[in-house]
Amino acid sequence: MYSPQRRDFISVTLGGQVGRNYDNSKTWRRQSCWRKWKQLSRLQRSLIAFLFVFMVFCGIAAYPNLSERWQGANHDRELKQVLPVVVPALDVLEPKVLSASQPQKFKRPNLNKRGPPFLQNRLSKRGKEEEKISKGNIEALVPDDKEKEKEKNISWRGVEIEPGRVTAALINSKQEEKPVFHEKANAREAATVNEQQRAVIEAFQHAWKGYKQYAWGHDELKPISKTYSEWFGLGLTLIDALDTMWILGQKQEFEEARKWVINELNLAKSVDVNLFETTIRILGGLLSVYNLTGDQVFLDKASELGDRLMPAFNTPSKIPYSDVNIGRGTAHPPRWTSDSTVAEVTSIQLEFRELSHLTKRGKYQVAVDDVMKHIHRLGGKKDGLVPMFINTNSGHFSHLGVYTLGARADSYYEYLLKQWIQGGKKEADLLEDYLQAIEGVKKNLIRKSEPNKLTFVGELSHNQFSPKMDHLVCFLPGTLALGAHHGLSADHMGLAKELMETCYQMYTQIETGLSPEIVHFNLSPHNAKDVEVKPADRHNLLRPETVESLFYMYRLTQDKKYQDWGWEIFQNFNKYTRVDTGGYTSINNVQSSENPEPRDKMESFFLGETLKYFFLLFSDKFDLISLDEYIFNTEAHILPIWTT
Ligand code: DMJ
Repeated sequence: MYSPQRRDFISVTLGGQVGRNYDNSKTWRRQSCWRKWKQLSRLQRSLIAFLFVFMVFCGIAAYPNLSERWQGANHDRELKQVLPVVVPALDVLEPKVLSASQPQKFKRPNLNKRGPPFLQNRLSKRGKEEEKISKGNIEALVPDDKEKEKEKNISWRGVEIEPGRVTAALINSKQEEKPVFHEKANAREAATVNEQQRAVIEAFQHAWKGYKQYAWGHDELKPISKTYSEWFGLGLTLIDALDTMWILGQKQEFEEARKWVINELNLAKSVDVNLFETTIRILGGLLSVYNLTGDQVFLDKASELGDRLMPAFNTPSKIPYSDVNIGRGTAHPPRWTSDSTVAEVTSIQLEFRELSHLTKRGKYQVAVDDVMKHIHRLGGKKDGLVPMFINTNSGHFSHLGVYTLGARADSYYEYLLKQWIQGGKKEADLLEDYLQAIEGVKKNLIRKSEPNKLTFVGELSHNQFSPKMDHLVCFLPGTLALGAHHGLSADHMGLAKELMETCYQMYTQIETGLSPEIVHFNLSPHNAKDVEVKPADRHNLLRPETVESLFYMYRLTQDKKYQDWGWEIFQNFNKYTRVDTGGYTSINNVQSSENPEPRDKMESFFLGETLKYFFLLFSDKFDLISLDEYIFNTEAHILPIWTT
């Protein structure tokens, strides 16, 4: 900007006088200098004095580095001599190994404590940031990954190390090329990774082989046509599977996937994503793997994604829209309605709260807590049961009168309990809503089938009971058992056991031994079968809910029958959904063992959830992701229970 005052100042001090009065006489020059100094205004003298002091400061600050260089004590060079191959450019890796059940946080090291060059570096970076912000563009706010990558060195276990922390142990381990993967965990797990767990690892490798070969970096594998499908274009399967790879000890696969996240995952692209799906799968996946590894790369990506999803909350009611364009920073409801799904707006809380916890930026938690507070006070519930839709303008429930624990409402109930546990069991409203809802389930939705008296959860539509139960509802036994484990009524565990049996029957009574998407229970004593399946409902998408609940039930009761049931189901997945050339496929007809009709899609949750829960179910190590230390989000991603 033009500034007349500033211009005058320059011409007086540097322009006219210096040129006009130049003389070689030293005395004259001294006097002349003094006179000129006296002629300067106070502001001008202060400015010159400040510049002088600043230059002296820079000189002093730079001195230690210079002296170090001249004395041959250059730290970088010394390290390169010690580690000529491993550390070509100070790319030092620390072999510290973390136990999956003991997450550790690593503070970002201060890589450089130098004076002016460091300062300049930071100033120029800040300058760039300001320029980016002034563009008003959220894309621009996100630091360049490659730039960040250059700044630090991450071992595959995700440990950052500054040059000064290189130890003899590190040097030895690098020179000997000791395997660092699961060093501790393997020592402990080697004896306990049993045959069933090995079978799960093999299944994972088979699934990954197909994904890697035909769908690498894309959302989902189509294993029959040997190609991929795209939903958001964000590598959904790869990210969903990261923590599973970690827990199953798939070192090489994890490392390759991590590189993809660093180099290829582009969150700045202009794409409409579903807030809920992106939160539970991608944000949850990134936070989970950060918690397991301490690798900053994942937290940085999670923060970036969190920021990009935040526009969804800019609605008149603060109930978020279903869709966000993460590149443009705009959000909107579906084209045909201004409603959002209740389960979707109430099942993003664990992830956003954890993001606030980790980043110390409260905005994420405030946004999702506001949603829960609003729904806590809202009318239109029936004995704690919520309708399936909520309007983003008015903030009121819509389509009143239909109550289900299946699609569109399921994880509302799950997240009430899990948020309460996540926050250290302090948030009374969450507990109150959960307890009330479970009483509402018992009162309105629980019935027993005929002839075998299986306890099931039906639906209520305008006071009409329907004996329809989605496979999705099979999350409930696990959630009830988890609540009982955390001190809630023993009744909950009783109901959990009954429902677990029912969910198992939804598999075992079907020809392929795999559950359909939806079953209808028989209420008539004259009918021979408990379970009926309508033609439109007989597909199986490789869903996890029953395996998930079996995992909780085994962990919390240690009754081996749950492992046995899981093993049967696992074998049936292998029998009917495994594709020879790699991958697993969802199927159209669980009632035909002759032709289950592959649908040609491997959902990302098969790797993120189903196989992870199988692996944990078959483990007898109860501290492998302890239920006293962690909660699983609704996509089986692992988040810590807060202790502070
Ligand atoms: C997953 O994305 C999550 O478990 C969600 O809560 C329900 N649907 C699928 C798995 O069935």
